[in-house]
Amino acid sequence: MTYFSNISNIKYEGSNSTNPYAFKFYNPEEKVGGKTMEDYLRFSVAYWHTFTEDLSDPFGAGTAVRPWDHYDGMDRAKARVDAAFELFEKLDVPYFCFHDVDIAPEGSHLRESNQNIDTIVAMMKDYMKDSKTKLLWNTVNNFTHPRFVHGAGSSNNADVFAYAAAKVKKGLEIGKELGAENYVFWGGREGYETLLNTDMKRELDHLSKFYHMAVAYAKEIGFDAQFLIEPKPKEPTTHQYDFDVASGYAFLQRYGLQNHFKFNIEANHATLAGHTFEHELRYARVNNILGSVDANQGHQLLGWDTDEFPTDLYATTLAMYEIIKNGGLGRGGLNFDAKVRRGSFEPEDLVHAHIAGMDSFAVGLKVAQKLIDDQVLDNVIEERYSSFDEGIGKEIEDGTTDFHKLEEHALNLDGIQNQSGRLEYIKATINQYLLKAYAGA
Ligand code: XLS
Ligand code: NI
Ligand code: NI
Repeated sequence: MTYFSNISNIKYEGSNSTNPYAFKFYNPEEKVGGKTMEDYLRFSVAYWHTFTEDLSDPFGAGTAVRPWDHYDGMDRAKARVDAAFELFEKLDVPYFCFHDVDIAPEGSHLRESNQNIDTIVAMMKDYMKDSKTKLLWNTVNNFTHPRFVHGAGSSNNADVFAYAAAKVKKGLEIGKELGAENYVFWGGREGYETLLNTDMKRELDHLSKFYHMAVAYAKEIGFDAQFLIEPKPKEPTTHQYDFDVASGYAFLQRYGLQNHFKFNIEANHATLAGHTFEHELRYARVNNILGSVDANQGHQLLGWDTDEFPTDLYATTLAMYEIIKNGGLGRGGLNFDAKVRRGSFEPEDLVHAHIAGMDSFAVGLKVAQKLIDDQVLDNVIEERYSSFDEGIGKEIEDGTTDFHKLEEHALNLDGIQNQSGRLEYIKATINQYLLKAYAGA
């Protein structure tokens, strides 16, 4: 059974192609900055949005037409695996990602859920023997089921803590089985709705114990994936403990976990936290904790996680700028934690969406590399901080001055001269680079 039979393998045809089923900018073999695009971008399909999502919203039923959903239960789960590996091959993507409940239905008991998972994992493993597509990361869903109403690792209920731990234990086992490069923790309900009934200190202590035990178990079974925390400030809880990279990093350091985790940064979570995507990437990069990326985008007018496929070239350029400066993503990748809109309900929309996202990041990669090659922003920044290259500035950086000497310096100043930040010029220059990329130059 095939599910995308009217669509052949998607190839690169160049920016003049009018074929909707072709890449216009993503050319996997093309080298940018010494690496192939495929190696740099490490695209991943998100199983949940692409094969499980029905496109329902709080006001309306699902609209998605998915031929694999004609089945029920485990038959449907198996059909989704067939559909998934067909699409991976057609898109030629190197990676995919999933939660436990995306791939197999939960049973009436944990034991049955685990059996269902084992059946699907065996099927995936079989497909992966002949497929180039590998597992970028897996995770477990410790937020949808009503048992997680008060959280998982931060729940007030110790039985729920144990249940959540058992699910992560299984997640680590199947991650190892399928050779996952990373393992993700997104704290969907690790937060609170109100402080009036919350012991914040106790919840944070518990959460740290949860993570420490996960680290210990991965070590025990020899699963050497990079652990990743995916910050999000809110939704579904009012306040989530992994609010953003900075607060997540403070938590890790406070509890001695900082050497075991990096961050999976999601564009739409960054904006929900009141940051730009590139802010979160930059903060992680300069602290050497940039692990992987959930590559989507939010809607400018909506205040929630709309998880749209990335099409904003300005955003992909600035994101790739950080990723290139980071030396790439290492074991991480660009995972499309993105879904088609409710009105885009046909299977072929899934293909258009991935082409759009992959092409947008390919443009971002090329433009960012050019900006770096030409040292456009490096020159601006170097010049802007040049007062710290010599004299009193150098003494500050070298730690060879103190408040006495700084006061003396200040008292002897004959006025202070600042220089323009030149923001408009910088933005116009970036536009120029983007437009040159459109022109294929
Ligand atoms: C939800 C998150 C979730 C994680 C994985 O907002 O983005 O999908 O990526 O649990
Ligand atoms: Ni999200
Ligand atoms: Ni995500």
